[in-house]
Amino acid sequence: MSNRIPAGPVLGAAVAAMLTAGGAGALEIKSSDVHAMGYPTTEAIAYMGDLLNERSGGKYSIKIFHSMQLGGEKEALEQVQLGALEMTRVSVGVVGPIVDDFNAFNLPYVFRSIEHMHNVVDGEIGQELLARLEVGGLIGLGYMDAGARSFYNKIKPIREPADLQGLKIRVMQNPIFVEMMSGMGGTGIPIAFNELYTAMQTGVVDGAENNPPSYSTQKHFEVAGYYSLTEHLIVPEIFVFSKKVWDTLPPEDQQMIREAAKEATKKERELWAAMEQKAMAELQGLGVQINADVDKPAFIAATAPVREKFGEKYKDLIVRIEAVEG
Ligand code: GTR
Repeated sequence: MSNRIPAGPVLGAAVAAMLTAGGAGALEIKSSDVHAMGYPTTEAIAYMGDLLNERSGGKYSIKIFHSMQLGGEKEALEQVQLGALEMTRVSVGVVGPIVDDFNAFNLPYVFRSIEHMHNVVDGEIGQELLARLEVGGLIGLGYMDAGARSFYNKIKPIREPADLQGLKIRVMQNPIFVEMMSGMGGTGIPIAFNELYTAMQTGVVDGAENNPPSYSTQKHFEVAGYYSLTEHLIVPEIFVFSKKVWDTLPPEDQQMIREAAKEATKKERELWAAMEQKAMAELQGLGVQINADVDKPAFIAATAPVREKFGEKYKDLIVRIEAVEG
């Protein structure tokens, strides 16, 4: 009944927290994501924000601009490079044009399994590549899971590469994926994720490729009802911080952010495993035509020229990736 402000140590702590939160040196980290809240990536970044807030006594917090509020991933990366945005979570697929070496992860069937990808990104190679982002004005904080990507379209199931002939397939904004599509016999058209639903609806493209959770949460099945399990790409997600802003932070705070980032990766992987299962079950219930009858060896063979062409360029990296277990 009384709205008296509590006195004593409680008030002291609250005021101290408020002062720190609003005070000098406080930073609200703005972070973007194309996915909505509830998706493993956005939830993991929210978790990272909670950890930071708690551990820094309110000095750091994260505000998530989700659901493509800030547009596509290419633009988000540019904003982070400029320091206009502190952080973004994107697919490694769009990082290749910034630090070329990441394209070694963007080659079809370069990873033999999710476990193989984990061992690569969590090991020496993954960490080395994160460090190389600095030349592109980015601080690589970590990787997240995104499962395997498969084709979907509005016309037919895809069983073998010949089925892709004559189909226009949206790919992520990176020329390497256009080559991948040509190798498989289709036509790759780079389009931002935020423009994809309409592009399929209006027939600019016949389909696209992605993991089941993206296909499901973006409701792409409404306009492209055939999903075929080609699993041709295992491209991890990545989250990056603006080097411009990073360089203004005290080393102990940078360390705190790195630690929270590690925990965010762990959290996302747990959420991802559950989300992938849930998405597949939901899609089946929605009457999506899921085609598991895919001639994977034929797809692996059809994409060999792409791996060879780029393999030359990223030779050392690819030899090392192949040598990793999994
Ligand atoms: C999703 C990924 C997004 C985005 C999207 C796309 O799997 O989580 O970051 O890259 O694919 O295809 O553009």
